[in-house]
Amino acid sequence: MVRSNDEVGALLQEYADLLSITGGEAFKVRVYEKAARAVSGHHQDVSTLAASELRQIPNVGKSIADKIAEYFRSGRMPAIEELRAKVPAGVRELTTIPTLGPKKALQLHERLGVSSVDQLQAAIETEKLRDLKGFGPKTEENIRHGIALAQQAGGRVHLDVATELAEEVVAQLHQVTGCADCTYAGSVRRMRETVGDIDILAAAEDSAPLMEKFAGLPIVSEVIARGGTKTSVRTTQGLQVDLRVVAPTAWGAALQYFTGSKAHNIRTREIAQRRKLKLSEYGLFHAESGELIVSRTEDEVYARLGLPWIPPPLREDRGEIDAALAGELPELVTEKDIRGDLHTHTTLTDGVSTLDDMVHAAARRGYAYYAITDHAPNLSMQRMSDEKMLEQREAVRRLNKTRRRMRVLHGTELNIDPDGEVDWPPEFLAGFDLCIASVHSHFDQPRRDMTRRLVRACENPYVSIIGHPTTRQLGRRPPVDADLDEVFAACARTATALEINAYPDRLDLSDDDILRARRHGVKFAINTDAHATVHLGYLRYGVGTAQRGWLTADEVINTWPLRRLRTFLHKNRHT
Ligand code: DGT
Ligand code: CA
Ligand code: CA
Ligand code: ZN
Repeated sequence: MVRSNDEVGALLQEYADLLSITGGEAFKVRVYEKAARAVSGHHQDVSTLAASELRQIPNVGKSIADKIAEYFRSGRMPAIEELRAKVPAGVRELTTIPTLGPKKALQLHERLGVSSVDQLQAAIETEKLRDLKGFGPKTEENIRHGIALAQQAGGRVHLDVATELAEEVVAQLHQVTGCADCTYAGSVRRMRETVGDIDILAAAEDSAPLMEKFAGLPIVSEVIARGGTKTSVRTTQGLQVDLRVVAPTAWGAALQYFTGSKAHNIRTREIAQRRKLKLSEYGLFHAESGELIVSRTEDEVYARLGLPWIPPPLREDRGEIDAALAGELPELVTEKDIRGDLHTHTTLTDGVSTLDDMVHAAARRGYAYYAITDHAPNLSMQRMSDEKMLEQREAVRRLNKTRRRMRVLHGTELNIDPDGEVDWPPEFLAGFDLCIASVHSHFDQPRRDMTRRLVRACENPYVSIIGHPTTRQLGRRPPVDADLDEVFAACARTATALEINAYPDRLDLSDDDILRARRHGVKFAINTDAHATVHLGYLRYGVGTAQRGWLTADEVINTWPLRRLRTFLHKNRHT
């Protein structure tokens, strides 16, 4: 993703929120929201575009293009500053609660004088919301829930944000003379879904030039602590980044230690102790004599513990040590194994890139096949119709005539209704190469109903993949309540694959759920759910999550050759 695009996208979204708080017209709010999404998803770096070029971006008109150009000229967006000045800072803080919209936030501020999340929590506890018009018990419960979600997120950022930042820091430090090696460790290397802080490791004889460069990076807003072995900074986004510099001879031991997890490290240290050795970030030593045995590479460190090298996504003390000792580590699926993306959108529904652009971008990734799966009619805001879908199918057919190397599949993302039914009758569904079915409404159904709903969707002969199965959105929406073991068993029984949605806000299924599902013998599909060409690159986060769930390539249907994939997609249709 392009950082300046995200930056402007966030500003436009904030502008939309501020407009909404200050009573701006609803249509104007929507215009800015759409523009925010279009800019974030745009494939060119918007900071390099002139106002006239900015207007070529869908949903960006003259006034917004001018605001963006102004922002890159002067570093300011005066229209936003004007609105910010009209809204008390406390109200803006309240809108960080995912379930609290701008209007309600303003009401809470005006009527109860609440201007922070803590004050709001206190107001709920002393039952002050109960007397407010428009704030029923349901709203109160939603707000309570939103506060809990925000606190759980606790300043952690999504994996994509952390990874992109970590890669940028590593690239910068590599340029420093005397830098023998540099990489990121910690939860980013293990590809956890959220990251508390970023841990960078570098090897050099002299740490000073690296520390100097690090503390002076443009992303740094504050140096928290600076020393010869470790420097910690806070970025302009508020994220902490630690740099540790070690001697090149200690590289492997330090990398092993700072990659973690802590739980994994405790297990490796125990193994060392049993062998009368001592393992630390400086190396593997004889416990008694203190003599250094190995420290240069991770491989050597693991080998002297009697273990093969363990891929970082497995290092969570979830059985990887025993599996390694037994020689039974899984051969994990990699990004290279993926032959195509099976869940993507276009401008026909809520995507911001056209069919042609999406297909072109997919082909550039070297895919053997690629599915377009726009939304079905029951998601009424997308205004889908039979005609539009059939027209798109024709366009796909034409594309397949000109493209020899990549096969474009025509699919759809169906909506699973509260009873487990989906859009369109069987005759119409039969025309698709692929049907994904997802829950997009009624997230709060009781557990029994939600379980039955998902199981029924699996039993539909035309449904081959369940999209974002728990519907969670990290820090925003909890997973639905369902008996997942029953759903997973139904998937295995009906040969319905479970999606690992790679969109970094979702990562759904999660690593834990994948581990559970694979015990039922389920197959998976790692998809991006891309709404823009730039989202196709999110695949890596889905693959990382799959690796954390111990998946091999054979368990993932979109690593298969097209012929085998097609057989899987259609096997239920004629029985
Ligand atoms: P995070 O930052 O919360 O997303 O998670 P991590 O895993 O990056 O944790 P962090 O940044 O506190 O520490 C980085 C790594 O350093 C961690 O994965 C393992 C290692 N580490 C830190 N503290 C300890 C410790 O007290 N004992 C051991 N054995 N390892 C530690
Ligand atoms: Ca960390
Ligand atoms: Ca750290
Ligand atoms: Zn969806």
